[in-house]
Amino acid sequence: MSQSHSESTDDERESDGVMPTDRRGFLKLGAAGATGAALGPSLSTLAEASSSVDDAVAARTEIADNTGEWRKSTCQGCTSWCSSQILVEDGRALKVQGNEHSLVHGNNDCPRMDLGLQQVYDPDRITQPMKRTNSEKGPQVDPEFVPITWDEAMEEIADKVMELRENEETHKFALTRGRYTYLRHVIYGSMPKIIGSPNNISHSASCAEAEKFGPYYTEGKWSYRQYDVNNADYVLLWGADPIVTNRSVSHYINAWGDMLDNAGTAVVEPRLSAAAAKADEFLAVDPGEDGAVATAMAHVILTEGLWNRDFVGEFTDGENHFVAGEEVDAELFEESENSYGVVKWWNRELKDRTPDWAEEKTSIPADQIERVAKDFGEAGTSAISWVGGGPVMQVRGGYNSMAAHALNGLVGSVGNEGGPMYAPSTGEASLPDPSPYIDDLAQDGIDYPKDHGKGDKIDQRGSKEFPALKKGKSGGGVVTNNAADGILEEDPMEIEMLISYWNNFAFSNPECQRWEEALAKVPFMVSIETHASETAHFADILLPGTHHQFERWGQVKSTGNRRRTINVNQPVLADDPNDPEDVVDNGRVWNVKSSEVEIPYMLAVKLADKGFTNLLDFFEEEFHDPETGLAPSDEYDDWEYRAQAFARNAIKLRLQPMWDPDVDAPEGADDFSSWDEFLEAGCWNSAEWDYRHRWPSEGGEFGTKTGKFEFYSKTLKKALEGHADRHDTDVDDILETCKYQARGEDAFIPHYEEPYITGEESEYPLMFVEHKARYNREGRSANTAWYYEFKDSDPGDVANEDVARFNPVDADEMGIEDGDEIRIESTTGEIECTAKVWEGAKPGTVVKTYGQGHWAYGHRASEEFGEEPRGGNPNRIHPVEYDRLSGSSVTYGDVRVNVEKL
Ligand SMILES: Nc1nc2c(c(=O)[nH]1)N[C@H]1C(S)=C(S)[C@@H](COP(=O)(O)OP(=O)(O)OC[C@H]3O[C@@H](n4cnc5c(=O)[nH]c(N)nc54)[C@H](O)[C@@H]3O)O[C@H]1N2
Ligand SMILES: Nc1nc2c(c(=O)[nH]1)N[C@H]1C(S)=C(S)[C@@H](COP(=O)(O)OP(=O)(O)OC[C@H]3O[C@@H](n4cnc5c(=O)[nH]c(N)nc54)[C@H](O)[C@@H]3O)O[C@H]1N2
Ligand code: SF4
Ligand SMILES: [Mo]
Repeated sequence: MSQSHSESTDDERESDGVMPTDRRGFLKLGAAGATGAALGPSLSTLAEASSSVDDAVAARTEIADNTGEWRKSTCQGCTSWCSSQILVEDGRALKVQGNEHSLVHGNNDCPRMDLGLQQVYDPDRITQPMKRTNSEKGPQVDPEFVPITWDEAMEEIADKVMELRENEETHKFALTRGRYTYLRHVIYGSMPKIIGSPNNISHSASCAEAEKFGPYYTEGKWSYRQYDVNNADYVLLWGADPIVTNRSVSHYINAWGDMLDNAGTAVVEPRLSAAAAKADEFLAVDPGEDGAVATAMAHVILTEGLWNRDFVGEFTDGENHFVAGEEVDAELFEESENSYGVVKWWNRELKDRTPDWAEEKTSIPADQIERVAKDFGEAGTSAISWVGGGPVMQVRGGYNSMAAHALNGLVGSVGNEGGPMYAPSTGEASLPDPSPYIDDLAQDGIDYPKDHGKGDKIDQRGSKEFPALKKGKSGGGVVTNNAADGILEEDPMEIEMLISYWNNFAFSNPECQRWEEALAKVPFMVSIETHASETAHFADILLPGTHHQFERWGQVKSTGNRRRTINVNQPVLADDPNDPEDVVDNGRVWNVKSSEVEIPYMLAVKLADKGFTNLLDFFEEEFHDPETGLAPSDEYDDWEYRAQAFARNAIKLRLQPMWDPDVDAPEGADDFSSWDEFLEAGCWNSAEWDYRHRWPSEGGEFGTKTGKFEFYSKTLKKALEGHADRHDTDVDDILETCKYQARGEDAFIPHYEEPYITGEESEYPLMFVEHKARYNREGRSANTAWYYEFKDSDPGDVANEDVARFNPVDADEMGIEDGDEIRIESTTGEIECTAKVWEGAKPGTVVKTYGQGHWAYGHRASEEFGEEPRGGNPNRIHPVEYDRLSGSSVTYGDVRVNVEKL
């Protein structure tokens, strides 16, 4: 952790303010109340503490400065993907911190970065390839793994691929990926195609696709936003907690203190998050009801005349005709060249969305909704509506995403100073095209779903029930969780062989019990992971993956502070990462290989031995070192060194615009003259985001059908009609099939949809609310000691425990006390954990983190490895539900539970 972590002081500063708010007696708490702390320390104790902290930091810095060497890489502990530096001595990583060369976050990082050390040196890592010897598969069934060599492992995998090719059944191959670097093009983008399968399935729809849905169908960008917090006057957070989760945490964690001094903040959340504890306003929404808050805020912004005239337009007579309950004559409003359809939005949806109506839906006081909407509207072009996963990874959540994002359009903060914006362009190279290496047999396999079964791939994307309208295309996106049902139903094909890498779908997908069944059904499965996870438990061959931050090449990017950086992952434990021999012989803690590049290369070698050369031809002919011109096999005979040379060539090709002065890159802050110079810096900084450049009034264009910001989405209309045409039906039929309420034109505007919730209230009285733990490195830090030790850094959480938190009102009623062992049950399943009474939980809800409940993964992650979970995995109680328009899985506002004392 670097010195700039000032969160605890932030916490202490906010020790005032316990104010009752809503009619259900729910308290609005300052941070001290939230954490249950008594009064904060006095200023003089703080000053003393900080000088002793300074001394300690100085001593630590002194040691670090005189030890080892700092080498650059990237942390992928979460999707912030921060550029990092690692202190390495004698091949051992000692310390990690943010990379000062990054103009996104500089030397800052977040506390999770340090957990990388406990991951890479975890004694429970998979240390070498293994083979299953028990043919029976199931959650409680011991796979009876035995160690094998890389040669034996790749031989078996290649045999299976050859069998599919010989039987002309390559469509029965599937590949699943979770986290990745952009070298994924090799294993994920190319390998399945060359083998002959349409089935490359990503985790994106279990992550946050619905969040991109709103921005795409209003302003034509399928992407996460960044936020100009340094210049913002008001920040409205929807289930985003950027000092804990979300994206670019290292940047926001550092910028938050100043931002709180300068800007108003409001948080829409069903539980007291870290950001809510520090905010001016906490709108404690009933889970799943965000659409009501967003549409009511839009209503207030219009009725109060707070919309931005330059971005939206004005009434021809200068009067405000947006009056609650009344339609507006479209002729009266002259819309600006920047936006489209505000009057249709008002007439079809907003005119009746009063704060009083929203109070009924959300239990947030109408006057609070009104106050926040006004404050937001008054901040105008420097107001941010920041949409996280909480309000959108819900049933029907795509429309919430549109509604909450559209507030940025109303106030003209889109791409503006102090507003939400995207990443400036960067221009990494595309890796070589595999098309010339796809033979007829493979092409037949890829085309198989065209004439068989449901949808375009094993996840049934593009079928009538799963539009997954990424970027406007029917089946354009993934439906991650439905791949389990595709496998179980053998529709559109049976899956005979599965390679799973860097994911843990048997843990991370809602109603994960289905994945246990699906994985048990696949006759031949390969898992490439660092840990023996729940998913790995079903593997026939288990391959040990490298740790991304310390042991391999890769590239990702981070975005914030108006910039984007291109960040490199390096095998930093080797003295010379460019030397394949050094990396293979000295650069790994165990006998591990990178999933994305080395393993596909080694498989290609084995396939070529068996007579199928296309994959190896692709790698050898297209991936020459751009500096020396050498192919992997020109350098080495040994296949492990060749595989590593291939990995190095791939990363050099991908990033050539960044480091090669002879290859053009977009104008950026950096202009490196060599590969080594780039590696030394560890990241490439883009130019700054140019405010308002996408506005038509400034000569730009939004990526929508009209080229404008669409409050009535012609872009969504086209996409839905396209999907309906594909299934010879109309849009209303699609909406009904996909469980949406809107009909007709209403489907094309941001609007309120009532969430449907699984479980009858009489039997399951509490709403389940979950959030990611601060120390989750996605699903991957569960076997680290610090994960448990610091669990109490989340408001209301308890170190070394997995607690479910109850409001005192509910706890009293149920007779539940701190420390009680409890069972939480839904219609889908049940989990066990410990109770905690906490005012930060809304009455009627139970709040728990996502992250624990592993029955595998390591001796610390599980109570008894392979047998008994430690804590509870929420995915055992979430039912399988979707926001079908985006294909997203649902983990928020979806399920009622009951609670029993054990
Ligand atoms: N209920 C609930 N479910 C959720 C979420 C939630 O908040 N609540 N969050 C969702 C989100 S946002 C996401 S992104 C997904 C993530 O879910 P997944 O994509 O399934 O990924 P993880 O669970 O993080 O597990 C990754 C696996 O990769 C392996 N691994 C770790 N490091 C490396 C590495 O460097 N290389 C390789 N090859 N393998 C590695 C580990 O063995 C681990 O089992 O989960 C989703 N699921
Ligand atoms: N610490 C940490 N940070 C991470 C990750 C991690 O594992 N750990 N993972 C990274 C990944 S892969 C992703 S995709 C991002 C996701 O980051 P975000 O998109 O910001 O989403 P989540 O972290 O899933 O947060 C969900 C939030 O929504 C709240 N919530 C729950 N129900 C509702 C509801 O009905 N309405 C509203 N408004 N809010 C609700 C929860 O309390 C929680 O604060 O985070 C990244 N950052
Ligand atoms: S914010 Fe995420 S990527 Fe950045 S240092 Fe923390 S865990 Fe790593
Ligand atoms: Mo995610």
